[in-house]
Amino acid sequence: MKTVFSGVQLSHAPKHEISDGELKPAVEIPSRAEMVLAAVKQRRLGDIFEPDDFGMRPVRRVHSDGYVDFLEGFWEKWTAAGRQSEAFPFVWPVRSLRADPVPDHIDGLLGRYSMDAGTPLGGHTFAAAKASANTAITAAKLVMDGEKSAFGLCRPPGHHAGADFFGGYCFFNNAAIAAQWLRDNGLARVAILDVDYHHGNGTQSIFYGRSDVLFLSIHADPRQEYPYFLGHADETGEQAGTGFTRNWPLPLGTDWQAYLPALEDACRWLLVYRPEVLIVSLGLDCFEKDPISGFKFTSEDFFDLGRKLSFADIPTVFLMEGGYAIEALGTNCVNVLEGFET
Ligand code: Q9C
Ligand code: ZN
Repeated sequence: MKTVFSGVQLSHAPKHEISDGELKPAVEIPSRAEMVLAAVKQRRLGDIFEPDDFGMRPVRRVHSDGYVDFLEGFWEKWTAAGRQSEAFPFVWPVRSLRADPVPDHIDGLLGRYSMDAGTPLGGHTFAAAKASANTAITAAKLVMDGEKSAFGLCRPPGHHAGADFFGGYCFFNNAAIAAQWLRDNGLARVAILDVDYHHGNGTQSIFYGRSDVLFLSIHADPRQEYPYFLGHADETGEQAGTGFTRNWPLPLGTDWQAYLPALEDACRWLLVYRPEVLIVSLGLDCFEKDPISGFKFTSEDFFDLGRKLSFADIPTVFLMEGGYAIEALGTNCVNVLEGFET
């Protein structure tokens, strides 16, 4: 399987995150990608390619102009306001407050275009997020051009980012951008299967009213786990998208055996929908030793996950999402990809 990755993706290097009432060392760090890249090389998964530059147009097909402009101009505004360290939002236009007019002040903009305070923005975040999106599109293009599968080593991840907000370590929604790019390049039906431990709230919200991109997500129950405010089983789409979103919230402590029925259910929906391309939002944070997660996958189980995903012979684009057990991340990721190929 071919891998796509750009070193520019490493330039987003957050120092801290706000978590448990403290400023803690960030977990979504460059070494995550380096570990996966090392495992891809060491286990000879296949050749590694730099992404093509698709420009900002495919990104703007998914994200609002206001949001993209905000991210692009953020660091200049932030430093012009006299700040030098990485930024965190702290005020949001929730419920009865107004999201519009969009504020001028950088602190207002940060809140207007975010969903949490756990996602630091730095001077290289925009460039890295853009490179990550290009990696996703390039992997999608490989599959559209005839590869059976491809791996986009995306980082920063994407599935918590919505049309006009960042959060959950995500800035541009790589899976959504790749899916939309495939639609814009002639495919009629694309499916996204999100196996990250956390619900893909950004991806779901982007496609919630649409039938041309099926969204399936298996994740920790949002009653117990981040992102808390989306991912319940009764969310199945709206209007033209009714029935084209499916969620499998699972309890904390779920192991591979308990996960499997949900995965098999999701696979049945894929067989019914018959997507021309499947995009897997590949989080590796279901791992038992993940520092911020509560599922119980072993490294071996990730082989089985990959094997299961090859069940219907659908051309498949793997895009990396979360996973924070740095030491095992490369092993677990390549286990999925090798499992798919066997
Ligand atoms: N105390 C992804 O996996 N908050 N994002 C964790 C822990 C955010 C995860 C707080 C988790 C976001 C792509
Ligand atoms: Zn996650």
